[in-house]
Amino acid sequence: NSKGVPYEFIQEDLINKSQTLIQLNPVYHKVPVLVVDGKPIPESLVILEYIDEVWNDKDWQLLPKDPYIRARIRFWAGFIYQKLLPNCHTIISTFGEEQDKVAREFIEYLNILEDGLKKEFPWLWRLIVAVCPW
Ligand SMILES: N[C@@H](CCC(=O)N[C@@H](CS)C(=O)NCC(=O)O)C(=O)O
Repeated sequence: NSKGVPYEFIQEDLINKSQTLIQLNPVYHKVPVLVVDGKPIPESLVILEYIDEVWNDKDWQLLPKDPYIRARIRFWAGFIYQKLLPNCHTIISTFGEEQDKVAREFIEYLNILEDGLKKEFPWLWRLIVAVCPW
């Protein structure tokens, strides 16, 4: 809640999904869904951009003004979503050889991300290293 906007958090049981979730996100049936004035907005990255656009009078903008930098940030956010996150889910739900294979792929993607961020957003990389010292 870095923008200081008040909100109510509603926990969802993902094993027994509620009818409310299915109605709010009829395409994917997944969380998160942001509901504003009764209108649902699913998908994390879409939600983040919506929040950034609507509450844009605050000092804390998630995306910078420069369209090229915005495009590059969207690129790396997409990389994390399309490459890293699916592997995280597979690593925790598989064993043995399959898990090793996905773990190796995961490390490869992490290296790509590290190289990309160090080159394009060195300040962001230093921040990540400072807050995630593993
Ligand atoms: N692309 C979606 C992915 C959301 C997602 O995977 N949500 C998980 C929880 S972290 C979920 O709802 N899982 C339930 C399911 O897959 O049935 C997003 O970025 O919001």
